[in-house]
Amino acid sequence: MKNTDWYKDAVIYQIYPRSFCDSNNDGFGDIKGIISKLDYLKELGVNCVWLSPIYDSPQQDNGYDISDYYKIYHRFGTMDDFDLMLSEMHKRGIRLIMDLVVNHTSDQHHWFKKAIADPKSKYHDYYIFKEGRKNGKKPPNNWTGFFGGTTWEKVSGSSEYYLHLFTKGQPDLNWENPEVRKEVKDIMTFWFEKGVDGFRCDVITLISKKQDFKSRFPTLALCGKDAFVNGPRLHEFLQELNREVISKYDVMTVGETVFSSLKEAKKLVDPKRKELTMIFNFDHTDTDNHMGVKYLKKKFKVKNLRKVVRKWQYGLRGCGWNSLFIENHDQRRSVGRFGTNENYRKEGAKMLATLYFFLQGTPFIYEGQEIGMTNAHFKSIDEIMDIESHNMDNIAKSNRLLGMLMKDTILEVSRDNARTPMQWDDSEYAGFSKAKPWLRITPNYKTINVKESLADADSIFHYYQKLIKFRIGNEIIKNGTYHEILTNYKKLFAYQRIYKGKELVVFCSFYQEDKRIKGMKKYMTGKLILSNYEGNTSDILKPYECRVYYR
Ligand code: TEU
Repeated sequence: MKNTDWYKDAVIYQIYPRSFCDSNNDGFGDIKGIISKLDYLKELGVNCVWLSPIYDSPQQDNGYDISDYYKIYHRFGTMDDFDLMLSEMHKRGIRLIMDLVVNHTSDQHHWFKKAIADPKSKYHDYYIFKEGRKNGKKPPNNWTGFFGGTTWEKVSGSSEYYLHLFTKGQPDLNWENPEVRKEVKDIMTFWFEKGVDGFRCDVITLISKKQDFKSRFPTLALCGKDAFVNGPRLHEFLQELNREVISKYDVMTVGETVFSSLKEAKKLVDPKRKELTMIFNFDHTDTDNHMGVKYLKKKFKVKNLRKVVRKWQYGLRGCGWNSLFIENHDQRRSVGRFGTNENYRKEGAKMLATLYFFLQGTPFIYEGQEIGMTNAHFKSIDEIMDIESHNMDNIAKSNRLLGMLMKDTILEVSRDNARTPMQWDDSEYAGFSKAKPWLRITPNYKTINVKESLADADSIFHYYQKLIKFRIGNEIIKNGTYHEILTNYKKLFAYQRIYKGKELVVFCSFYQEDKRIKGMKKYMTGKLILSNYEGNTSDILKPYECRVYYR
């Protein structure tokens, strides 16, 4: 079947399965738990789900380390559970996109085990093995990975090392080998044949590596980046996947593209080039750090957010499609982030939601975002499970300078802030489970939970419900041009979307006090269709107020 552009009207809800809902009370979310909440998602109004990995895995990186692409991890359930979930979703008009993690596998995958057991087996060439320097005493080069430290692990009893850009339990696949690409195409086909509607492609811009494997000029983080990000055969590989598999189904793909420039992104998503449907860029989540390194915090400024939104809204217009998101399982929560303040939780959450929902692209909502879940406020590294945070903590402890730079930051930016169990109600363990969960619940679950949100007509949940309803099928949001207005205000983000003589005008205040906006009145003609403060129709915006006019 030909690809259609259903994705342009999709609102996608990301589920992080181990933290969503636990049906068998072992403290760990599962597929049956997800099935039990599909009516909730239907009520919210989303029409697509992205499911973080549920495949068999030793779970060193919570499933982003896959040991069998054709099997469900036992704590999530069985393939029958999966089939039931998919059909129950489709019954409700909800599509499903899965996570495709094929830059690397787990070191427990049978390919890797065979590669290690017998260097002469064909599986040895499925991965990237290189001779170490100094007779195997030193790694093949000085590259450093995403979770800190060298990207090479020595094979015991050999002078060889293998490449891993993430943890050593995640060896990188050798995409130069056509048999590896064939395996990936088979995996994709298997899931598409089941009826899955697309893939979110994990770190897809890392799959092609420069083949020199030489040391680079030493840098603090990600030394060797030029060799493994946006490598020389990236586009060729993606076109091959598209031509041979993706184009045969009515599906979408969204590539997770760390460090993708606009120029690179245009190549990835230009429909004529037949690669990916859209990508996640991280320019906006990097507005509060230096050089894309979240541990190097920087003061957030609205003008910097405006700048990156402008860049992507104009940049992809007419030649590709944007993805829109403010949270995911790797990012800390947006409440209290991006210039907002936890004391104005509801106002801030609704304002940020409005800001990104009216842009051109496909919006994603991360579980819990729709009820304004907050960061976990960890007190110590012992409360955290994430391997990335622990690796960083070890690095910080071993290096005084880094230790000082990263002081307190690890707890604050840990990915586990987004991974605490979903807060369904105010019962013990927040209705997520009846047993102690794998990661502690955020203490505010007694007041911040789904039950409360459903009962409160003014809740963040009901606000999202309105946004989603308004958005799906709206031609101005889908096709309109983007224009910033009133840019002389430091803490105001205001824009118009215009299509066929009709327009939407969006005001988002980041001021923590009342603020008169001179020049606002002329945009306030027409109908006020949405706001987070009922009854305010003046040109004085209240703290974190947002308003949308249609004219
Ligand atoms: O993330 C890729 C990635 O670049 C992140 O690891 C990012 O550097 C980090 O989260 C910043 O804190 C993807 C997945 O989303 C992530 O969960 C996996 O750990 C990673 O790939 C490896 O598969």
